[in-house]
Amino acid sequence: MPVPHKLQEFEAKDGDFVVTPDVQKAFDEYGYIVVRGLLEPEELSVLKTAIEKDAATQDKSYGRDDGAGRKTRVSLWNHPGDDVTGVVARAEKVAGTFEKLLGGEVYHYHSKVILKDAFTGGAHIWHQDYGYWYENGCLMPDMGTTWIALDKADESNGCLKIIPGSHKAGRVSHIRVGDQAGADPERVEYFSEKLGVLPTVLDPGDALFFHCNVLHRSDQNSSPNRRWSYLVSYNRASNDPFKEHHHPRYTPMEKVPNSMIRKCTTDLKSEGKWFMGNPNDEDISLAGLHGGH
Ligand SMILES: O=C(O)CCC(=O)C(=O)O
Repeated sequence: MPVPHKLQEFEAKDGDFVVTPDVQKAFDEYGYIVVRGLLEPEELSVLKTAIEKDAATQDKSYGRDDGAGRKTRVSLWNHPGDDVTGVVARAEKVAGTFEKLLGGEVYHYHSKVILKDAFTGGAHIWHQDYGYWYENGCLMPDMGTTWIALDKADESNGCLKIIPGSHKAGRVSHIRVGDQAGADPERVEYFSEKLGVLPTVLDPGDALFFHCNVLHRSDQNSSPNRRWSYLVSYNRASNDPFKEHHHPRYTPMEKVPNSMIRKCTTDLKSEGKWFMGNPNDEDISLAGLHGGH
């Protein structure tokens, strides 16, 4: 029987989020926190409109095959830039929160938009992000991701599921499972029995901050409701990867006040962001096993 788990959820207040000792304790103990209302409605509206407009006009996404007949569209870039996606990625309540949770300066490792469309969106098998990032020359698991809901995400449309506390296991072996590389399924089975599986049900503007060793997955979206999300991954400055790879080595990141988010326009810019092509293409062999990580 899994240990009963109480969702570790906190609230943003007055457009900001403060990492209190209780927040830190939750993150250290379970490897994640949920922050309700991280983005205020006006901030979310700028971000979501910009992403929708961009997807409709200059879509840079590629389909990530889930090996079970479905695809999720992913658009991924390496440098934050200064449009609304970059400002959100560098905002105090996003980047600054991760600095506190990880205990030191962080830099932008990459951002991505995951477009899990109604009726067609693909699944993502159990994995740890560090299962891939280890291969990139990152020596320490001092890394994490902020997963921001653009649409409501729940079990019906393939919300993220995590195994709380699994980060304490350290890095689990990743092997090919079908068309994806994922965490050893036998271990995952034992972890889910022991620790339980938590669907992270989020409203638009809510965010999940999770450690790179937390086991997570998401199911296909067979519902009529789209599930789009914006993810920003960070690495500690002290964890500069020892080799060049398809994501940046330490690159100082200028944080910005939260108040800048609502001042952004809904135009996205691509200059300097280093968009990644389809990792399944032969010519992007470095990223081949990473499936958009
Ligand atoms: O948002 C999702 O559906 C899965 C994303 C994910 O697991 C990842 O990109 O590491």
